[in-house]
Amino acid sequence: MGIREKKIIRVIFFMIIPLIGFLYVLLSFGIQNSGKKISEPKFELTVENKNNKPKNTPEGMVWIPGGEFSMGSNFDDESLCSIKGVTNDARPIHRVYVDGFWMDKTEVTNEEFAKFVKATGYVTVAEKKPLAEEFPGVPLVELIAGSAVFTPTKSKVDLNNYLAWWEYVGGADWRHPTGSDSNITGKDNYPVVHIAFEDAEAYAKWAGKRLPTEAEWEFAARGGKTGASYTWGNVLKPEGKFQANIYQGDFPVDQGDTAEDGFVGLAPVAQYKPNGYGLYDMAGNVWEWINDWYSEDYYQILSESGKVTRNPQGPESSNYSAEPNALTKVHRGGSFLCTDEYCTRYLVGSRGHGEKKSSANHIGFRCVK
Ligand SMILES: [Ca+2]
Ligand SMILES: [Ca+2]
Repeated sequence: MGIREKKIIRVIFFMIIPLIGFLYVLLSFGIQNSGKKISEPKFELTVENKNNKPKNTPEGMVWIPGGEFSMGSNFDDESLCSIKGVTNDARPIHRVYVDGFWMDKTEVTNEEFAKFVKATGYVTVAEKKPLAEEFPGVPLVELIAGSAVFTPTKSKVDLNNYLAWWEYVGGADWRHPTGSDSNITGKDNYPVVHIAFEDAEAYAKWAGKRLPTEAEWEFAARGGKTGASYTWGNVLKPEGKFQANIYQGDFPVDQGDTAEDGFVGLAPVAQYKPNGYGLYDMAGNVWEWINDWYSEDYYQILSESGKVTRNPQGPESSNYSAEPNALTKVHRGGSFLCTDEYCTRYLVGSRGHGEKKSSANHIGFRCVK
């Protein structure tokens, strides 16, 4: 090897060593950071108010002490339409305080709603023919009273198209849950369904109650626990048993619901253990109307304030990017149709929503005062 060759080798050697070192540092930095999550607030201890329970418990209600808690969800497996992360509206976790209040132990039942209708002659939204001005362009003949009914499909379908299993059924209302030839005979203790927001509001007013705020509902649903995934704890099926009426098996296929939780479709109220505050069915059975407008960035805005928000009442107006002109209210708790295949919104911190005039056979409510 000549002097020239030796020189070249020496130059290459001294160039390559620092290059390898540089690449190593770059690579290890990348590896360290690739697995790192964006830091986000965590659940902090729930601090209940003490000794603030008033005397004279109203019938069918339990006292929720209120206090300070962490609201929201950071559950990575949360899903909708089998797509992870699309329900980020429950992020970030943020600190909230609510005053104490009374809450209905159960979802409002057919028996209770019938008493209200008997006393007032109230007619629900689903029982009224829709007004032409509310549905411009829809032929008059198609404007019929009715509501949305879950209609299982013949075979597996694309879970992104909810219209495949929801049908607007003429004649479906709270007395006729699946259409005019159905009834609620023998179903006094089932939750009332096909309730629009204003129906729930009218009932609450008559009963001397009101609809809960979203913060009240979540505080109550958590039952005093800090940051649990479900209203009963962190395990979906403790000792192998379902704790709520949700959905098992192939969704939304006819005969697909295996009813491992004991029920296909709706269940009578209070069939599972209550949560820490004595509330039943805060997860599953029927979705529950909330007084707040739905805004997908509401939690973000509260979180950015950096303060503990006291008794939040929801945003000034609704903000749902998929339907910007809709007047959208919050729903909470999920329903008998929630399944890990499609919608895991029986998770205690997760949120739902619906146009305020809309109703369906999986939407009901409960009241507070
Ligand atoms: Ca079920
Ligand atoms: Ca419920």
